[in-house]
Amino acid sequence: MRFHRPRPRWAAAAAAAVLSLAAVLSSQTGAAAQADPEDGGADCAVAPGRPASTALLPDPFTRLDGTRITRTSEWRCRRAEIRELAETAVYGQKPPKPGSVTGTVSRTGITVNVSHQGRSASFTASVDLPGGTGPFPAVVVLGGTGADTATIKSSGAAVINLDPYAIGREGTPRSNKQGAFYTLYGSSSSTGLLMAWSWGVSRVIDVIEQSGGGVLRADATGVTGCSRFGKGAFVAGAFDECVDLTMPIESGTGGVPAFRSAARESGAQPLSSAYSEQPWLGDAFGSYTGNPAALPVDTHQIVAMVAPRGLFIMENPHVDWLGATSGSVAARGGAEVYRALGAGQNISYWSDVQDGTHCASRSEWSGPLRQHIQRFLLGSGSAPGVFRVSPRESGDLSAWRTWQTPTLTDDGTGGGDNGGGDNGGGDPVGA
Ligand code: MCU
Repeated sequence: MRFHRPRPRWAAAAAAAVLSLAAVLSSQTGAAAQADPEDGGADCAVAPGRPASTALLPDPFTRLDGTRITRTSEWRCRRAEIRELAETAVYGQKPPKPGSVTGTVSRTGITVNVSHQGRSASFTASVDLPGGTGPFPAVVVLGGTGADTATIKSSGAAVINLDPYAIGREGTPRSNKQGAFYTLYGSSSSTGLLMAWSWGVSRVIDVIEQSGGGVLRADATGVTGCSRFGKGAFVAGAFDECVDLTMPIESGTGGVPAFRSAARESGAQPLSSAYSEQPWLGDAFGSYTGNPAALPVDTHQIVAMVAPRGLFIMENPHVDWLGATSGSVAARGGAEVYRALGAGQNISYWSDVQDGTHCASRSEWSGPLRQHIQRFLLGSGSAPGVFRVSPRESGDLSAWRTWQTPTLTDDGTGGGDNGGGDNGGGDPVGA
């Protein structure tokens, strides 16, 4: 079970909490409780109900029952509420690991075979190893374009090239979705492509784990992608806690940018366009495109779902359509949760780039990319925690919130250890 594999140091405390919870549950029921490595809050009872409509970003720290969390350990079940609302209103449900996942990992490729309730599908990914002897950490690159694979490899990580369209195709009507995910869960599934791709990334990690770790390490995985695949990388990292490093690039509306802000950002892709261009978002999102205030969550909370794991958000402020200002609003809002958990150094944002070409290869990002891979996948160096915001942007979190960030009592399960010592005091937003 992936749960038992070695985890980075900052995850150990959270894992211990799940373990002790599992022990309590099994002592109560007499059965071995199943911890879900993808979702440490899977056992949390999520109260029914929805937060009140708000034109500003919802408070990530206030539970559905109206109370605020006060301890780092309470983030786990608050996160479960956010996950539930995000699945219901934005992306569609991510089913748990299907009944059977098998496959192979070689030095050149990965095969994934999935079956569930009598339906089966397969997909493959190519593997490109760095120099040296393995086993290697790996970064799943969705869709191929825009990711700096040379720097990923020279930093010591393998590149797994995964074609998202094998898992969820574009160009289909919502009523007839296609690809491995929809073969298993039905072509009329209301789950959108981004979540289908995210599920595919999780199944690749399953196969790496089952392979025994001879070529690739299952305990050190990242995910990246640019543009529509940046949207996918963001969702993949948010909804699988086994992903140690999430790196969305120029993701645009449906990705990192806050929906409420993107809806008002001049030139940014409108919500209705992101909903209808492809079935990226879940079918339920259709009722919010004209009324984002009614959304029960916004993307700063999806950013927060990644906490305290490594997150490096890259934006391009030269193309209005990409909504970089709304990207920084979401990043700054989500960074408040990182900071409250004592993990402020684990989130970085960088939009100060020269070349305006969408998904260009950018020298500005190669240094921080290397540092993120070294810290979060190889366990060396320190977490960058850098917010390098382009002067072309005007993102201002204070215009988007009335809530304040609480000082949470650290009861040892916030997962804030970034391995670099002091990580709680700094304000990453101002860096
Ligand atoms: C930023 O991602 C998308 C964008 O949402 C679309 O409107 C546009 O057509 O394509 C972008 C993309 O994926 O470019 C490769």
